[in-house]
Amino acid sequence: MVGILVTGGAGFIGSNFAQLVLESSDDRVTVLDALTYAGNRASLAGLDASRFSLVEGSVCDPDLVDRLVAEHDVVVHFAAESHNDNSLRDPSPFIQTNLVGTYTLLEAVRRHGTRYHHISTDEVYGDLELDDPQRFTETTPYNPSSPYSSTKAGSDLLVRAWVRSFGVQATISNCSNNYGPYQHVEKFIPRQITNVIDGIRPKLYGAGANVRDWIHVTDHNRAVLRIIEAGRIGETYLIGADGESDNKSVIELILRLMGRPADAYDHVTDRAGHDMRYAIDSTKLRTELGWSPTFQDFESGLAATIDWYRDNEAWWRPMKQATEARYAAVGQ
Ligand code: NAD
Ligand code: TDX
Repeated sequence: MVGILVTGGAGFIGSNFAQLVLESSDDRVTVLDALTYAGNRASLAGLDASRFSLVEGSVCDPDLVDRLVAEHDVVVHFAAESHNDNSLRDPSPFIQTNLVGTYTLLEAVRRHGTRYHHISTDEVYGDLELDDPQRFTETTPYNPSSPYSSTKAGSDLLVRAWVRSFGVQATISNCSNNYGPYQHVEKFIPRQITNVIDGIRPKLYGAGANVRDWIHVTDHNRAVLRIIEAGRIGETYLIGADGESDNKSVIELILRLMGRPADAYDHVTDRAGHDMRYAIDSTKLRTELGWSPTFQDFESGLAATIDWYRDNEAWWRPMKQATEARYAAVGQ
């Protein structure tokens, strides 16, 4: 039995990861999570207590991080401030958690010789034009746009430096936009689904031509497990499922799947510095590690996600009002 320390495991992707590990192996999982506004104990309810525990604390706390790293075989680092819009309102927690938190973990895995996997984003590469035939690959130069993506880029570079300078046993993955259960209602897809449930019109930033490359959270996490199992130390792997779609089309699809007219949404103030398009070429992951996505059809994955939010109102209801108030304050 392997012991896995999952930072940020009370958040969207990390909680799905903890569930997947416990379902698909006999490994032991400890979640380290600061339970910020984005962390939720309810996302970890019902997990097998003989192999799972939650420690409330920060990845910026060196003593706690050192103790936990010493007790585990593998660290998977999901913890982050993750929302671009929040990073435009107040970058400070992004600097702390994304940069100082990653540094703190790297120093601990360096001391203990622990295997480390770093979770990152395609946003480190900046954005593409709508008609650019290229997609991001592992060799695309870094060119982040927002306070969020620049701190993620910085954290990736720290990992690369700790591999080269200190021989840390690390891999990095950069994934495209995730969707699925347990995603905070501040994010695009759950925000619109829960708006429709509440009789609020969905909110599209600007003209909505911006393209995101959607992947189901389970496919992201299956790729992470495969990289931990067989990835080469020091390497970066891009994770994506060929799911490009523009925001306007996603809102129209949500409205159609929820039985509303396709034009029943509002255009609101655009995001400052809004990246136009992300697109991932995941050839390396597919050919080297034999991964492929199981959710091939975005429409059916989205329909299942809509059902999940309909069936789990008790999970998202407590965060909905405060989230919409934050958006309303900036005209979004
Ligand atoms: P999330 O905001 O849902 O969850 C983040 C979690 O980290 C929360 O539980 C929060 O409480 C915790 N956290 C924040 N600060 C902490 C700290 N100082 N110490 C310990 N825990 C802390 O985010 P998510 O969408 O699940 O993203 C997880 C990771 O995946 C992030 O690193 C993000 O950059 C990356 N990523 C996300 C996406 C996406 O589409 N959501 C895509 C690619 C990569
Ligand atoms: O109400 C909205 N209306 C809207 O049009 C919201 C919340 C968003 N949008 C747009 C902005 C983006 O073009 O939808 C797109 C997706 O927005 P987000 O869900 O905020 O995601 P994004 O900014 O693309 O970043 C996400 O994917 C990469 C995650 O939040 C990051 O953590 C990850 O790194």
